[in-house]
Amino acid sequence: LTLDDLKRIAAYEAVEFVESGMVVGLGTGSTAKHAVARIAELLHEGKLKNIVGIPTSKTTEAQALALGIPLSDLDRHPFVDLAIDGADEVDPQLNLVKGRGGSLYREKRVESVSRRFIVIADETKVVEKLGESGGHAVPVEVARFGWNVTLERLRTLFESSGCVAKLRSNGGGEPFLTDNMNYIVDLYFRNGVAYLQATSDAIKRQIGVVEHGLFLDMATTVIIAGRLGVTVKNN
Ligand code: DER
Repeated sequence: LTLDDLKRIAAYEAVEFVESGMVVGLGTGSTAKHAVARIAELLHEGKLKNIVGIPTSKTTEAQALALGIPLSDLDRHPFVDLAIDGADEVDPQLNLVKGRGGSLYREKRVESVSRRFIVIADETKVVEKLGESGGHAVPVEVARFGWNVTLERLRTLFESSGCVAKLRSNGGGEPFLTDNMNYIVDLYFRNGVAYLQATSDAIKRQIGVVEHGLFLDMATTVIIAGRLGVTVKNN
């Protein structure tokens, strides 16, 4: 079983919860793309009907359009029945780090208004403590205007906990731009994120912060596919 097989297995398991007539939040990333493909497949087989998809990124919107999934947006559908999305890290309390793909703002907007939010992941995403995996950061979407001031405030706020704040750049060395034309500051908490709620509140309070990648107490179900099988955890 390859890692991509595990992603697909978790995704297909989650799509079993999609019922005809639902408004479905379509996640972003290499795991969620399998869920989007599976929903399209079931629609074309007639096993699912009258689905409206709310994409969480331009990438997912393009994939869903190409596959013929009817799409809408949060303005027309302010409540979502079920959202399915991946995660970068999942802790034992089903708290998540998301946004390493840069889609955290739209994902959090859609998933925070979803009645059910099913997270799909392969076993490599399971951690004891968020942010501890060293190489991974907590992404923070920041407004471009004054971004350096916002970065410095975040750096000062967390430097005592050994955190390093870096502006994310794209392949060409330019600042990475999100779908919303904002920048991303990555917070590398080398010793893991302590006091999750307090950290989340402190980040949100900083002027210029648009959103961050700590998704606390949001997932209602987490489906983890591992080489030894699939585990489903409910909140
Ligand atoms: O960037 C994101 O928020 C993605 O959903 C990420 O959390 C999971 O992406 P992956 O399924 O490609 O690992």
